[in-house]
Amino acid sequence: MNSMRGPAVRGRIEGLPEWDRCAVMGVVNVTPDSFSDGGRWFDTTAAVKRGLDLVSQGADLVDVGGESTRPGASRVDADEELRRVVPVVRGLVSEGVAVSVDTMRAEVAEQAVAAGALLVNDVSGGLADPRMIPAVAECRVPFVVMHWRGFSEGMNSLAVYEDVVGEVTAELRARIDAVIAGGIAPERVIVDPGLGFAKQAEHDLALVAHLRELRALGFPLLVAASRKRFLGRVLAGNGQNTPPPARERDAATAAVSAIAAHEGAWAVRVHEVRATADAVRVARAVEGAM
Ligand code: PMM
Repeated sequence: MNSMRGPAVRGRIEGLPEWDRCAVMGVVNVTPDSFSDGGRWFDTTAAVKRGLDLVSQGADLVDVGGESTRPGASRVDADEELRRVVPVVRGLVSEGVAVSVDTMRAEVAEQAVAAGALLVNDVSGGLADPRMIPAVAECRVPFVVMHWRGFSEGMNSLAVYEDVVGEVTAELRARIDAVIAGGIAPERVIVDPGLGFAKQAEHDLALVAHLRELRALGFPLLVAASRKRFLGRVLAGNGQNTPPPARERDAATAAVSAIAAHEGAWAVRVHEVRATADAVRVARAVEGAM
């Protein structure tokens, strides 16, 4: 078996179950304005039901978020984020679901972990809230360090790179060092290239083409391409036609999931689980036949 691939190098993450293939993280956005959920509003009951549906479709983990990070989005206040997220985490945990919380706020992370979340997924990699790293260190849960250059409101102007793969890798390395220096155990660190965050379509594609360099950082890798703009652009023939709406990008998302799984990603984060669940299982079967 190729030494860059396979379960042995996908990475054991302390505090999480282990899967013998790329895991599938299903997304539940408890927001009125998430770009990819098309502005649907989920109340607690509906959000929990959505999470359970994703599990029945093959999700291994459910990622619950209460703040939209689509380009241009403004921030929601902490109380509102808590009100959206914590009851949904509690509801899913009570049904036996492995839950991660998608938040940039330490307080939300702490309360979600107290409600049973197993993992903190911070798109800012600990940069947005100075309390985040010590809080996660104290909670002793895994932490997703995503590549991030700034809040959604201004991030498009930060999408400037000479060598996107080299710069993203170096910036991630610096964040990994910071979170470990801040007390988060290396066995609990997961990295993510942050597709679509301060990136143009060509940057996202280059990162997907070079997942192996990101894997070489030595940490489990999470890839979250689901329904993102770069896929819309690809499907529109590089801008020649109108991009299909987010909800019509799920087959394209599953294609990236297959690539990511083949390249040894630890997990993929997706809105529509069924096709990706199939994709990662096929990737695993192919890997087994190597
Ligand atoms: N993207 C979004 C939200 N959370 N988390 C991680 N780790 N990586 C991502 O790329 C990421 C994320 C934005 O997408 P959404 O609003 O459609 O969920």
